Amino acid sequence: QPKTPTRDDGEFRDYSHSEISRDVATIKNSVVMHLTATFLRTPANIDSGQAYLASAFSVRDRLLQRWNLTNEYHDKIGAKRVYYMSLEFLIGRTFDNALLALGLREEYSKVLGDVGFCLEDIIDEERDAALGNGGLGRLAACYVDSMACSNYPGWGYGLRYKYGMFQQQILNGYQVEAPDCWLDSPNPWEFPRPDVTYPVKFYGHLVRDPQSEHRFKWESNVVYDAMAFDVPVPGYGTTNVGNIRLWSCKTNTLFDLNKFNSGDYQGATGGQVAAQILTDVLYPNDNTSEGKELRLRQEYLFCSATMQDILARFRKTNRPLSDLPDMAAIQLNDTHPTLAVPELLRILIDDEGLSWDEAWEITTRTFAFTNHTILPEAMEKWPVPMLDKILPRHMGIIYDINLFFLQTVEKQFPGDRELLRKISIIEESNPQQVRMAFLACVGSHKVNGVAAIHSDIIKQTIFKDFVRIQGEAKFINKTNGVSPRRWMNECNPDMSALLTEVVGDRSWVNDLTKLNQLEDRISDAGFRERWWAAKQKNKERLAEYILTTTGIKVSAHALFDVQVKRIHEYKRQLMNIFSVIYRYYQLKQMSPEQREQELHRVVIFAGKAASGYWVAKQVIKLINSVAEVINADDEIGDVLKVVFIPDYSVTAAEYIIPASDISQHISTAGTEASGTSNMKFVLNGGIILGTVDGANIEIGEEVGEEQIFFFGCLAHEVEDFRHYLRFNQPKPDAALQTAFDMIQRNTFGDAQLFQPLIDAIMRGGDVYLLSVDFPSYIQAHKAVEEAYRNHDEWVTKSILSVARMSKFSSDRSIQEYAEEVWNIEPQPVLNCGL
Ligand code: GPQ
Repeated sequence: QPKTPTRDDGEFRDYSHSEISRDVATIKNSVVMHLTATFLRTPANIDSGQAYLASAFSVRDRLLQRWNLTNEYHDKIGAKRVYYMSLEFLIGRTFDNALLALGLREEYSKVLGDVGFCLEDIIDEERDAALGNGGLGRLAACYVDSMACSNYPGWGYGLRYKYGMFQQQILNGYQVEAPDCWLDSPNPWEFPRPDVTYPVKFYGHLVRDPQSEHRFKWESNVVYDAMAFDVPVPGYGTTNVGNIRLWSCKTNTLFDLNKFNSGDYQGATGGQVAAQILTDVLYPNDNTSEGKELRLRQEYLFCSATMQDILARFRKTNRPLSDLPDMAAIQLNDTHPTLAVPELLRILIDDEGLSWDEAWEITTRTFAFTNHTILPEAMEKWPVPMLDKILPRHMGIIYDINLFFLQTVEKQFPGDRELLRKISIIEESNPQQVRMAFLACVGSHKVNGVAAIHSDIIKQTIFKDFVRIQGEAKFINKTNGVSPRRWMNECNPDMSALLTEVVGDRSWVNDLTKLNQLEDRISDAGFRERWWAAKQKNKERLAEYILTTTGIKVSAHALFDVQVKRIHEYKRQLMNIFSVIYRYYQLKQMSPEQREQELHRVVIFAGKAASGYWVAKQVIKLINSVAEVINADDEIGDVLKVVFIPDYSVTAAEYIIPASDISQHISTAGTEASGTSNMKFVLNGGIILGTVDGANIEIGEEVGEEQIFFFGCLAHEVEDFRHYLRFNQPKPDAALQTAFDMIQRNTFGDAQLFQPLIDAIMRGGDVYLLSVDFPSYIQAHKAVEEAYRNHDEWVTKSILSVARMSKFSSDRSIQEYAEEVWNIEPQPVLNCGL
C-alpha cells in the first residue's frame, strides 16, 4: 500500500495559493478578464450570451484547478480508478450545476446583477450537451456525478459528437428533425488536449509473427487520430472534480501532400471529410441497434483510443501488466463498448508480448458489463464479414475467445451440441454474426442488470445458460439511481429549501437517507401547506414553459398528468393517448354542469422518436391531432387539455419533472429494464401511475403500496398472453373500442393516417398487450382521480414518497458498484482550502 502524501511532507504540491475566492470583487475581475481577453468585449457592450460565456469561463478556471489537484492526487497515491465506458453521456447544462457545487451561486448572481443581468436568464443561454438518447446516456452522466461527489477516483470515457441528439420540431403535428449544432458557439465545459491523441487503425491485413504462433502484426494504411477533450464534472461539497474524456476524430493527419502538390487542393483534404464523419453524429436510436458499418467504426475508434489511454496511464506506474486489474476497473455501459475486450487482448498479446492465458486473465479481471435491455431489436450483432473486413485482427481474437470458451463448456457438459450452439459468441446464421452481449459476458467478471426484476429476467432468458456454466455469483443486480444534485437541488429550488429546513442543513444533497426526517413533519399543517405551495409554484413555472413552447394555455390548478420519455411501442404512449380519447368521449356525453364537476386535467407528453421509427412518429402525430381537437373544443375548456411539448431534453425535464402530480411509467411488464425518470418524479413529490415493471416495483417497495398506482398484467403472464394473441383476435373492451371508433370516424383528421396503429393491435398480435391492460389502466386512472380529490391524502402521499426515496440516489448505486464490482475506495483530495 503506497503511503498517502500529506501537505507537510514535501511530496505534495501546495495548492493553497490558488484557493477559490468567494470575494465578489475578485469574481467580477475574472469575469471581466474573460470578457475582454477571451472574447474581446467591454463590459459596457455585451449581451446575455456573452455574459454567460465570460461567467462560465471564469467558473471553469476554478474547476480546472481542482481537476488538476484531483488527478495529481490520485496519481500520487496510486489509487485504483474506475473507467465508465459509454457511447452516450446525456449531460445537459453545466453552469448552474457548477455554481451549486462550488457554492458560488449567490456570488455570481451578485456579479451579474451589478452589470444588469439576471442569473436565471444567463443560465438559460447555455445549450444542453445532448450526447445521448435517453435513460442509458443520462444514467452515465448521473454516475460520473456520483463518483465525483462520493470521491471515487473515476473517469467517464465517451465520444465528442459534433452533432448531438437532433432537435425535434413539430410541424403540422409531425416530428421533424433538425441538427443539433451545439458546438457552433464556444463550449466552456470542455478542455481540448491536442497532446493526448492516439492513432486508430482500420482495415488492412495480418502478418504472422515468426517468433510466436499466436502473435500477429496488423498492417494498415487507414489510420485515424482520436484526440481527447476533457469535460470536468464538479463534485458537490467536495474538492474532488471528476472527468469525462471524450474523443474527437482528428483530421489533419489525413492531408494528402502528394495531391496538394500536384494542384488537387480539394482532393488533398478528401481524407479529412471521411475522418470527421466518425465522430460527427450520435446515432439517434434508443433501445434499437442500427447495424451500420459507420457505427461499428465509431465504436472501435472509441474503444481503441480509450484502451490506449488507460494503458498509457497505467504504464506510468511502472507496475507489471499483471497488475492492471489492481489499478483499473472498466465498466461497459451496455454492449456498445464491447470491442474494448478484444482490443485489450490485442494490445497485451501483439504489442506487449503476453501469452493468451496471461492476457485473458488480465482482461476478464478488468472488465464488467451492464445490460440495459432485453428487447430483441436492441441486441447488437455484427456480421462476421463486416468485422473481418474492418478489424481483421479483432475478428481472429473473437474466434479464439469463442473457441476457448466452447472448449471449456464442452468439458463441463460433454456432448451437449445444442448447448454449444446456443451459447456460441458466433451465431451460425447466414452470414454469421457476432453476438456482442455474449462477448461482453464472457469477457467480464461481473454482469449486471439495472433493476431487481430485470436482473432476474436476464438470468432466466439471454444469460440462462451462462448462469449454469459460469455460476450464479457472476450475475448480479445494481438498481439504477439518479443524482440528487441535478434532480432535486438544482431543478426544484423551493422543495430543496424545505428539505434543508427539515434536515437543518444541505447535507441531504450528498446523503438522501436524511430525508427520512420528513416523516416527522407529516402532520405539521404549516409545513404541508408550504409543501403544496412549492409544487404549485413548479406547476406555474411549467404552465409558463408550455405557453412559450406550444402556445397552449393550461391551468396550473388542474392535475398535471405527465408521460415524458423516448417514444417507443413498448413504453405505450399509444395506450395513454387512447385513454385520453376515451376520456374525451365520456366528457362529451356529459351535461355542462356534470362536466364542470369533473377533475380538471392537463395531459402532458414529450419525447423524441428515432428518425427511422415510423410507428413512433405516427404516435406523435396522433397525440398532436388529438390535442388539437380537444384543446379547441369550447365545451371541454379547462376540464381536459392535451399538450405535446417539443424537443424533450435534460433541460426540459428539469422544468417538467418537479411540476408533475402524476407521471406515467406504463411499459408492458418485463420490457422496461428499470426506468430512471420514475425515480426523478417521485423524488420531486409526484406520484406514479405504472405497471409492475422495472424500478417501479422497487419504488413501490420503498415508498409503500399506498403511494403508487399499479395496474396491468405481470411479467410472468406476458408470454401466455402473447401466445394467445398470436392465434386469436384481441378483444378490446368497450372503452378501447370507443377510442378506435372515434379515430375511425375521422374525429382527429384522416383516419387512414392512424389505421396502422390500430392494425398493430387488431391484426399484428398486439405484441405490447394494450388490449389486455386497457381495462385495468382505465380503473387505475379512476383511482388516481379519487385520491387526488382527497387533497390531504394526496399531500401525505407526496411527502411520504420523498421521505422514502433514498435508495434511488445514484450515490447508493455507485457505492454498490465500487464495493462489489470495481473494488475501489473513496479518495477525498486532501483539504487544501480549495
Ligand atoms: N436504455 Cl439498451 C436506453 O435508454 N437506451 C438503450 O439503448 C438501452 C436501454 C435504458 C432502458 O430502456 C431503461 O429502462 C433504463 O432505465 C436505462 O437504460 C438505464 O439503465
